Amino acid sequence: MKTIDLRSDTVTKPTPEMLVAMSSAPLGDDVYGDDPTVNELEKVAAEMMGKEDSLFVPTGTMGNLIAVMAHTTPGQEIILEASSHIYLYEVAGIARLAGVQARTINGNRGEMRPEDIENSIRKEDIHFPETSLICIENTHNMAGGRVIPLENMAEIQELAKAKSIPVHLDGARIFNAAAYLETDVKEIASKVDSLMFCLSKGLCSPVGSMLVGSTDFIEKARKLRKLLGGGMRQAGILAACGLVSLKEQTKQLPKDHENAATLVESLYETGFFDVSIDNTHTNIINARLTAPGWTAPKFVGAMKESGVLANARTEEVIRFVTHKDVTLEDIEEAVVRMSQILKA
Ligand code: TLP
Repeated sequence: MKTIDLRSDTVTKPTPEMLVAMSSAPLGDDVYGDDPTVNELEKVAAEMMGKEDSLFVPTGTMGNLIAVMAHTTPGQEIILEASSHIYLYEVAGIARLAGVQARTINGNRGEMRPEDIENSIRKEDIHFPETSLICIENTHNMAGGRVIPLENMAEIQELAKAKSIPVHLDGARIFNAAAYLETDVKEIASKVDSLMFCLSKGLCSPVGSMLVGSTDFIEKARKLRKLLGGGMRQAGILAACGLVSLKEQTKQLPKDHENAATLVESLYETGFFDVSIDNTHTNIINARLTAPGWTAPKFVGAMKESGVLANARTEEVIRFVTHKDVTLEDIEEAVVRMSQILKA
């Protein structure tokens, strides 16, 4: 029985082209700045995002943490959405390692209202920390891969500029957002000062994320990466995959989105899930299980027995993620197996 893994797009295996690229990549010691393949990836990523420079980092978590550290000093405060990945899923690195305090805003499906941000920006007062960064997430993971509208990002940018506060984007899946909006990633990146995006999710690289921003920001970030133990040596074997991700794998994302839409329809038709096609913009689905007698964790356990993997978000909600390594046929098969369990 084939295992159908819908837990995350992080489970994607490198493509055959990546394996070839890895084996022939020119290499050097990247801490000395000598790895031609890493240098090439950093150049290409910066150009694609329309920014001055970029930095190859091992993970999205490290990229976000470095961004927060580069934009702030310990004791300051940063504004971020209450269900953002940085706040919920990065082991409180911003508190523990960057030494900043999080000021969260309850968004509407991940989208923060500029007026709420404005009300949260600290005034000068002997009691207050300084607000030194605003973070946005697009696509928004907890909001089921929702794309935050460019208009909202532009409003936040305008406010932040007026207050001289930088904006960082957790753009782990920025290429999914661009595919949904049918726009260039540059358009999204133009709304922020810095951004992180992942090569290792839907873009199928085995390892790696990019941190992108101004020359000064990346210079600081490079030293912070060393501080955090992320200075890698012949990292070109990984960067070679990243170049394939950027050249080839971005083309896969519309297919992943189509497959997610099919999965939503099929889950809806079973009558056991509350899901909405309108809420499914990209490759992440939040499906509320309504079948009597089941909780999401219990059902995820039963699914595993029948070779279908997904994650329970809460007692009721299951997250399904589509990606290159699940085909349309796999999705149909997964729904058949799920229905069998629920009808038994
Ligand atoms: N997300 C992973 C898990 O950590 C939940 C996933 O399977 O979705 N920003 C966003 C929006 C993310 O979704 C993730 C990873 C990260 C940052 C962190 O990236 P990594 O895993 O490379 O540290």
